[in-house]
Amino acid sequence: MKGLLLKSGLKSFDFREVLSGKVPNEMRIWFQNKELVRRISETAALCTPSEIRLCDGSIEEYESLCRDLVSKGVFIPLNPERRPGSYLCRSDPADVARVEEATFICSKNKEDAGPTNNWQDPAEMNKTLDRLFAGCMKGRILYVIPFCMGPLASPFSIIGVQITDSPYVVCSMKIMTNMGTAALEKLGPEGRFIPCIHSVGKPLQEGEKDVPWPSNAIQKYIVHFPEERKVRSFGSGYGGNALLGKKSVALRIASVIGKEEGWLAEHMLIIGVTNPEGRKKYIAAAFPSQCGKTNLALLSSKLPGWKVECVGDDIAWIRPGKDGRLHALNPEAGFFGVAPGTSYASNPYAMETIAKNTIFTNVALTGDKDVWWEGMTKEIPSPLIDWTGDLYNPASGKPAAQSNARFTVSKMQCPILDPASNDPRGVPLSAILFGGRRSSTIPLVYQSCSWEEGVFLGASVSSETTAAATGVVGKVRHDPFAMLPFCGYNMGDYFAHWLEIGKRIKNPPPVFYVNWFRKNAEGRFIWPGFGDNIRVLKWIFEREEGVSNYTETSIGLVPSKDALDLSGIATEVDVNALFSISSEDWKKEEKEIESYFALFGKKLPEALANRLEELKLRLAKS
Ligand code: TSX
Ligand code: MN
Repeated sequence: MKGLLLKSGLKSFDFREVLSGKVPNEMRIWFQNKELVRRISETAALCTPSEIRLCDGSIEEYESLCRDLVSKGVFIPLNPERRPGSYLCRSDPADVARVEEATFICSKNKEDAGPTNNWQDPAEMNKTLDRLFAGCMKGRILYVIPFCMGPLASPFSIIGVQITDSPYVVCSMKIMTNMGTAALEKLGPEGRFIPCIHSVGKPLQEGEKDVPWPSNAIQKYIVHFPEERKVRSFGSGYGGNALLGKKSVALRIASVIGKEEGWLAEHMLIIGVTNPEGRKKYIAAAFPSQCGKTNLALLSSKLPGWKVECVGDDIAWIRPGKDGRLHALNPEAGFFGVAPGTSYASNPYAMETIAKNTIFTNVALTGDKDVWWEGMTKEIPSPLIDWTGDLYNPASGKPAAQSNARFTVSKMQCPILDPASNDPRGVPLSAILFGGRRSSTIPLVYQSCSWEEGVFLGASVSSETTAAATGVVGKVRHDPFAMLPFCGYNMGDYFAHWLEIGKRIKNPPPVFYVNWFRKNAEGRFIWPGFGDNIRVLKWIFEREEGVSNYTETSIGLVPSKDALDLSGIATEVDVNALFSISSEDWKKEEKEIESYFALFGKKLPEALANRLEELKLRLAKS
């Protein structure tokens, strides 16, 4: 590491000299935590970067990185009149989404990763990764990113330090987390942090010209060490593979910490719903992908006097409070949302949020240097440059924006951000929702009769695939609690942990299941969805107060006739078709859940097996 340049702000130092004790005053904060210094030294020695840069998280630093990326042709600055402070970035076409087959949970025992995760022995995996990381940052800058998941003032926040060779990742982490010296101050000299080592896996040889989106075409590994509380990610620069605070730390590692400490790290949005009298209740909701989670998180209400505000759109940390209720905290500082399908019609508040200071990845570029994607407007702008940088030809049949194209934006720009979004204690939950995309069988909404039954609902979440995700349309996939790709330990133990949490609190919130996607015999959506979903939230709100009417069915409680507020609705709704419970369909459903539960073997909690048996009995009688 002789002569290795160390940069912080505008100042440069010799890393070895600083290590040997000559720490400049203004850099003390970076060298007070021995474990942090050890991680930086160790990673620099293994990855052999040409320079180390300590990221302070300042606006100046962010802007300077953006300028660098623009000068290198990586970021395209958008029209400052139409999209101020915003950039377009195009990934390698082979690096466009999370890679689940390359995502691992490396616990000491295979059983602790469970049947739904990829597992490898941690020692073996570390050896494999040591080989891959050796020299992998040659010709690149090693950035050190201290970050805090959760409000800086919260005792529940988790500190991580990501080391990466991708400046795109640094910019994204600035938006998505509380990043920089504030996180270091919170860490302090003795504090613990989650080390997250990331490389795009593309070293540069002497004189080699860089590509706009470096990644490794052959080797990709997103690896979690739950016992060591460590993450190592190699070969991808995209989304959850690379922005390690989000799925890796705030879900996979946090879920393991939560299991040990008695709380839940969930793949849930959090919203505040206020009724016309001004009473407010908070709701958390889990949906598999392609169900419009961000649309619900930013719902524009169609019922006069009813208002929705957004605490978070993706992750909720939920813990029992001294008041006997569950409290939910959003650990993220920004939204990393799917762009295609987002429009002023489907999600006006998302459109307002991304009006400025946004990084767009893999969207299309219009002639006047603004962004576009499928579903934004009816008309396709012309001329248009597609996400690969070519002139777009609508006759090609291909989309102009990649189906997993994203916007990265600070939640502080959200016009309906809930005032409690950064409350260090989180918000008290009045209801929990699960949902999926199902064209048949599942009614618009139903309520479980107990916490145990609610956990059963979460465990049996399933959704139909859409073309965007897999190319196969309409196949039902199980995705318990929408956590299938994000649970850092055995999913059977996870079910048990949910049951345990319910026992520990006096007033567990009621649990509901929703399905916006039921179709009629002609194959048309029965429910208008979007802003009209407030009608469902109203029934849920009033169920929690015990005032809205319900009918008991074999699967749970549904709104009784006329209990769902359809006043002023623009379209005629076939309520019978929306709430019909076909015993034929449900017998299939029951068999499907039973065979899925078998996957968990002895780890399936008895309470869930019992809830399934009860459902079978009730269906047999119906
Ligand atoms: O996000 C959706 N939500 C939740 C909104 C808060 N989508 C989009 C899903 C893709 C990610 C929906 N799509 C919803 C919904 O409630 N419902 C539907 C199905 C649907 C689509 C179009 C219409 C009605 C229902 N109507 C017309 O096109 C006019
Ligand atoms: Mn998500």
